[in-house]
Amino acid sequence: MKSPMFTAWALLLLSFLCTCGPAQNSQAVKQSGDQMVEAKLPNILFILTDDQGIGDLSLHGNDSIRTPNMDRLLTESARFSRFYVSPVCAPTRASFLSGKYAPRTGAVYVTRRRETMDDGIMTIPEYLRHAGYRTGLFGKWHNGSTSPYRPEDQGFDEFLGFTLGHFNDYFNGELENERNELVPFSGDLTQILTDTAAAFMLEDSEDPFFAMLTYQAPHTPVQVADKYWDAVKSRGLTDYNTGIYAMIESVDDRIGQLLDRLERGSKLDNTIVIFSTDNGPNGDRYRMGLKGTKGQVDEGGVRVPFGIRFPGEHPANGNDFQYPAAHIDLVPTLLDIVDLPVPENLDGRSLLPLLNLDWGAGTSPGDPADSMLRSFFFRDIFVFKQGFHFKPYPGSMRSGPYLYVLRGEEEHELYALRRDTAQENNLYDNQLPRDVNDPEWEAADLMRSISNDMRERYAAFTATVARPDLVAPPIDLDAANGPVRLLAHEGEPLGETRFMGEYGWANDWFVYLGLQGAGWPIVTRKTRTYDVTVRYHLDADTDNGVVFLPNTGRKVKLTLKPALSEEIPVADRTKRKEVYPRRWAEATLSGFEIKEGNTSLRIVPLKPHPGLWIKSVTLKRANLK
Ligand SMILES: [Ca+2]
Repeated sequence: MKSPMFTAWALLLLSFLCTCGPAQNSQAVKQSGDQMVEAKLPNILFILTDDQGIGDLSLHGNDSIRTPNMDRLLTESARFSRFYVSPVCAPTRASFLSGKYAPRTGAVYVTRRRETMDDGIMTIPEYLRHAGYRTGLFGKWHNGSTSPYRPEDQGFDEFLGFTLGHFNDYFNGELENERNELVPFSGDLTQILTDTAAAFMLEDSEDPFFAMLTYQAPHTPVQVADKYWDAVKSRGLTDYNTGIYAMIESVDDRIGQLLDRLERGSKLDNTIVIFSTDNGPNGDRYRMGLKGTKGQVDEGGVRVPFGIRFPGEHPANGNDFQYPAAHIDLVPTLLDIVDLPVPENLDGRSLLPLLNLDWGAGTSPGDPADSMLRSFFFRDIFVFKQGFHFKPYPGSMRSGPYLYVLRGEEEHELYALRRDTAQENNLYDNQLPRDVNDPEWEAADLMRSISNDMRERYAAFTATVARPDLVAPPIDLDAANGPVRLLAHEGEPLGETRFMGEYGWANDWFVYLGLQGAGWPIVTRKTRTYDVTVRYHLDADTDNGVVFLPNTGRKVKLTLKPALSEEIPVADRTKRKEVYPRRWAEATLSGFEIKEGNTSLRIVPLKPHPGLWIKSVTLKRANLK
């Protein structure tokens, strides 16, 4: 039975369908007795945590963590217990935002601009703007740090957060906003993002909102206030796990605060709240027996919590849906909910038919509800793990109760997930009896057939999403609204030049700037002059410098005086893998010309010196204030 409240809500949507037009966000609905009732499209709050695995919830049987607010939110939501994302951050975010598998969006990896999502991709906030929504992103972006790839270029009216793969200090630093300005902050990042999101949502506005609150926690570095650390430290965990759980509990606490504030501000009763995480756990810890962690295509790397809680008495709330679903489904589901057309070129599908089904009525074989359910259960859901260059492996595909894994070029695996959630028994065809007289032959033959089908479907689909020639886009100097920051880790080290950390993760810098120097691919359609600021470190007795090799053919020298950068003290609970934040020396020059073209901005050292490090080169148009 549908509740009266739900019926009214459905009526409103139906009415919207009949009268819809762009930017229309409310409509009068005629009810019995000629009473006109003003009804609004629902607000949408999407909360996404970073590196929180499926086991990092007390709801999921983890006795070492307390997550009452996340548990409650998920329990009250339509939950999908087989919900899949990508193995790492940026591809998952691109899929949540676009409804497409990450390779199609360009956001295939996590650093060196391989996380950049194509600017032509339509995102949830871009779609929702057409229905009159105001849109805000608070926290991590990780789909491009320069225009036209930044949050404000991809549909967000407001933004406070960071565009790189991680922010390297939870308590101090410079956040970015929608004007591409650096905003100094000190305090607790988790609290600041919560407060900023709350202020945005509580604004006195007639327009519905779409707020995306993308916490960095519990991504490393392991930093958390004493209050949360102290609560976890007596549970007998390693320092790392103590810190990770404390960070999750700090988010849990803030989610509780946030929902309370929305309730007090009379916003919650018209707000859809969605909760999920972006990949498996960032460490080997409790994960409901699933195989794999962040970065892996197995269940533990990509199966995450997901819940969507409708306002009021929606019949889907409180149900646990066993049907496989994925990040790619969020866009079509939300478009369906607000009655915007769902584009045909999406990989995801709307979950609304499942959510709106009258489960009490039951289904019979052959009726429309039954075939709908079968189509949801037996759909193929793909997971790709891509590095700098495309390979179809490792990857995996779920279909019905089966999981196919392409581990290596010719390494195939098949698991029956219903009885083997831990992926311990590989059923792929070459593991099975081939003698027709073997009593196991019939079962083996079925597995062989499923193996072959899934292998072929995986290969065929992968060929349609693969972009083997994809390169990170050049940095567009024309699209910038303000200075363009050429960060070391977004450039290319040449020759002997290398990064402080091996891979050039977010926030890294060039050390040992060798003879070949380093370069950034850039594009501009207009010849301009710039003021250039270099952030550097020079541990030497005498002056050195960098020489710019712009496409004008005129070398430009910038003298760098000896100056040591300083490591900024941080409150890490455990030693980090990533680089530590530093305070850098700066040197500037004016009147630096770059001609129009698709080119590279190269810098080389005046004299190669192991003590010369480069953090960034900032280009500011000379005529900009
Ligand atoms: Ca992540």
